[in-house]
Amino acid sequence: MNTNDTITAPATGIGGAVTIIRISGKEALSCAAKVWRGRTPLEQAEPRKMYLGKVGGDPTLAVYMKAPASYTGDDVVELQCHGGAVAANAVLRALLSAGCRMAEPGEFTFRAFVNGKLDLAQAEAVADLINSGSESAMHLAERQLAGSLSTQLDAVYDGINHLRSECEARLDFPDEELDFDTDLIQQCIRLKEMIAKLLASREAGARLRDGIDIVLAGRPNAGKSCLLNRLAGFDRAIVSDIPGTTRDTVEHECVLCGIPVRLTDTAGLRNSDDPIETLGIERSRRSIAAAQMTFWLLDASSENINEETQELKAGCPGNTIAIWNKCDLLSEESPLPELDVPSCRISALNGNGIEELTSIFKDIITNNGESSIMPETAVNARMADALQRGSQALDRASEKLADEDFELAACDLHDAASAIGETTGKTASCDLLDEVFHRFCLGK
Ligand SMILES: Nc1nc2c(ncn2[C@@H]2O[C@H](COP(=O)(O)OP(=O)(O)OP(=O)(O)O)[C@@H](O)[C@H]2O)c(=O)[nH]1
Ligand SMILES: [Mg+2]
Repeated sequence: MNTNDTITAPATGIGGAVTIIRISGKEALSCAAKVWRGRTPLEQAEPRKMYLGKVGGDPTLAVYMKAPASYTGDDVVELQCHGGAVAANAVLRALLSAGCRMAEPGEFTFRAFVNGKLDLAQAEAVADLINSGSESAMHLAERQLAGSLSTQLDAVYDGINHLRSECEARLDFPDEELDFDTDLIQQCIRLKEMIAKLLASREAGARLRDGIDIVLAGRPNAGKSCLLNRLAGFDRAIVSDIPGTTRDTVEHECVLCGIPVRLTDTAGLRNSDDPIETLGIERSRRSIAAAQMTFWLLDASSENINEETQELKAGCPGNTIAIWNKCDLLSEESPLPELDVPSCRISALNGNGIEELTSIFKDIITNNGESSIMPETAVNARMADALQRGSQALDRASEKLADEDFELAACDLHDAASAIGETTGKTASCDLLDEVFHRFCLGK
């Protein structure tokens, strides 16, 4: 991407009351001045002050952020015009005629990266912040944007480079008595431990960023759709006392214990002669196989409890919670069969027991408290791949160090640093940068 010209794009989505058009580059002020008229000419505008003027005949606010104290690090002007596509397009057309180029998705953040305002891990946090589906995912992105993850990644990168310089010093002054930091292998191990700790945060981060797929399964009439509606907080799916009500899968995204989840309500499992219901049941089985967790509903009021538990006992996927539903129809002490999976008693109808269900859910996904549900920082899949390659190169370096082959060890350490440097963009190739920034939306 060219970083010398002046770019523009709407920074807000369509449909709001106001649209903000962002302009960034050396000519931001002069391009904006060609289209915007106010009592103070824009060239004389004080930075970070709002000026009311017009673009065409329409009232438009203008604010100037002088380089380098702007989001991109370039001169930036933001114009606030009426919401809706018509007003925004008129301003954009005028800016394009005045010499701006339409920005690519992510190009403002790319400029911030090139100008050293953000590293790659922080730039990715900007995208995460926009896409976060829960408050906890948003806080994770905020911490990453503030640089908490970058600090840890940089510590590994710097540590590897320090180790490499120690190896190279041994090559340059082989016969001299230097005050070497002797245990190089030990340093390698420490760096690998730091990488392992970062890699361990990947799963918790993925949970917060991408959410968890939960399928609601069980026999017809167990109350799956009723529970979906209870968790969603509104009538998302049809509930009826006719067994076989749900045919197609019904999905709903919501947040449980601060974690974004995708709930899938399915057709009740039974042998059916109805071809449509049979197709629905096939879909249920596919959803169960694909989900990360199953909420298996059992009708606690059923006359044939054994029939309810048959399928569950025959074998259920990992991470299953057995949910005895309709417990409002039982007396409190009524015994229920023992099951091999965590279970709870609820009433989807009146909401009793839902807290116990969500607390079991929380325990399972945090491996009974072993991993943090709200990690301070967490690497993403791209970073995890680079960290893994870095760790493997450190393994190779350790072997060379054991043989006191400092030249080859330095080569492996160079590879390790280059892999780790990709995480924050210190060593990222153009292709990698393209890939990361194209995931952004227009105007960011
Ligand atoms: N008393 C009581 N009735 C419930 C409860 N949960 C669901 N029901 C009733 O049970 C019937 C079936 O509920 P659904 O949620 O449609 O059951 P389902 O598992 O989705 O059934 P299918 O879609 O046919 O597989 C409805 O009449 C619900 O009102 C509960 O906790 N207590
Ligand atoms: Mg249903």
